[in-house]
Amino acid sequence: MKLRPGGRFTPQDCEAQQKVAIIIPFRKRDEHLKYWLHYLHPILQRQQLDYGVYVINQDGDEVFNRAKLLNIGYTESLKEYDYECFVFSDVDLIPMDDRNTYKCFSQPRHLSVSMDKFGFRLPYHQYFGGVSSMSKEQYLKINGFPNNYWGWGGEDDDIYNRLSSKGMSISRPSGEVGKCRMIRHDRDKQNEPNPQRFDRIAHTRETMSKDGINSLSYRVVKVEKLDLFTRITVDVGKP
Ligand code: UDH
Ligand code: NGS
Repeated sequence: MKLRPGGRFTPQDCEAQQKVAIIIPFRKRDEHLKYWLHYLHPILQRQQLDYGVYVINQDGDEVFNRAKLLNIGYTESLKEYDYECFVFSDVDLIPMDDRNTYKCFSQPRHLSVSMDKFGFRLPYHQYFGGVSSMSKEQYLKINGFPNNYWGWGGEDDDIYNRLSSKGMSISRPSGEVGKCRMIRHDRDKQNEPNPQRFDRIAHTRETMSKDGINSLSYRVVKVEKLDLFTRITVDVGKP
């Protein structure tokens, strides 16, 4: 199978159902990324997707901001191609079943429903972390993701609150199809639990119209077309 520069792939013997941008929030996890690329490219190609892989690399050593990096991935990938579906994936999650298709559905999709670290169960019903997908339309309906969750935790719950407040429900594969493994790791530097997260998720409905894709600001430091992925290094600012 033939990958094009920047980690782009289009099936040759059929027309793909969807154009999918895979967005990975990233900083200093090269070892995990190596595994992710090794396992995911063959799976995504067997799924016959027209896809591109975008690693959104937070520059500098300020506090990590996962959701803002995802907003940037959405924006930057659309500058390259007319993507209609966005899969947001942590760098350390590897699906175990090809039937867990990395595409979009009529409702926002949660794909990592059955992780080894949670005993192959959902940790709680509203859990929306790990790997998820949204069409352009679904993403815009919720004004994208919050930009002001600095450090670990809560941003995925905020996204869940956004979706449910707009009347959407979560689509999920079965527990069997949704099995995935997480590459074990310690907590990263500059990604400590965010003490403000509980207060923030209690107010999603009031804040979401002002904080999201309509208030996103950042600076692109570098765009690199590598063999297996596109690396976009960005300055996201600080809290
Ligand atoms: N990420 C990075 N670099 C960082 C922080 C986060 O690339 O410095 C990305 C990466 O894609 C990661 C995702 O953000 O998969 C989510 O962050 P996380 O893996 O830190 O979150 P998780 O909930 O782990 O998986 C939290 C720390 C758990 C420590 C457990 C110690 N046994
Ligand atoms: C919740 C966090 C989520 C997180 C989930 C799983 O408590 O952001 O745990 O975490 N929400 C809040 O803190 C408000 S995990 O077990 O993967 O470390 O995704």
